[in-house]
Amino acid sequence: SKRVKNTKLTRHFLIGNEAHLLPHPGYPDPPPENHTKGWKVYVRPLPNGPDITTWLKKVQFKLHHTYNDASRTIEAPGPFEVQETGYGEFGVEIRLYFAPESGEKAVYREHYLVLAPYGSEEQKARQERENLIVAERLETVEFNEPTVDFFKTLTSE
Ligand code: SLL
Repeated sequence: SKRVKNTKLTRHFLIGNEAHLLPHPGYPDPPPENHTKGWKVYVRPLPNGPDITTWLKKVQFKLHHTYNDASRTIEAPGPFEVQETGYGEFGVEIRLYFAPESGEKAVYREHYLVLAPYGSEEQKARQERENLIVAERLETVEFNEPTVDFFKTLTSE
């Protein structure tokens, strides 16, 4: 389909994880054997940011092969997140699928799970006290010369 020339649209979102030492509310108690951590990996809009499900339609999270059904696919409206328990850190492979009218291929990202306290001694102490670890970063996708239909989707937010 027709494309909008000399135009690039950029969208921002977060990829990250949160983690807790088990037991923790919302996670199986007792946890599976050897599982010491509960975590959630996610693709989210920015806090108070615009809806991302207008343009992001599906997210595939590929977990470590030690998990049953390691490939987890979440369709819009989401939330685009996977909650699990486990014992170890690993890189989650993430594929982002866009609205069909975009004609865009899926985009790949990786997020390395952070399950242990990190940062300064003060930050680590707070993460331990709150039993909450958050590791996330701002991500960007760029749509260069989007199709006319996708341009409409993106700009009608
Ligand atoms: C390693 N980085 O090098 C680690 C691998 C394994 C993650 C982490 C439990 C999976 C399950 C789990 O935490 N796997 O029992 O379902 O060995």
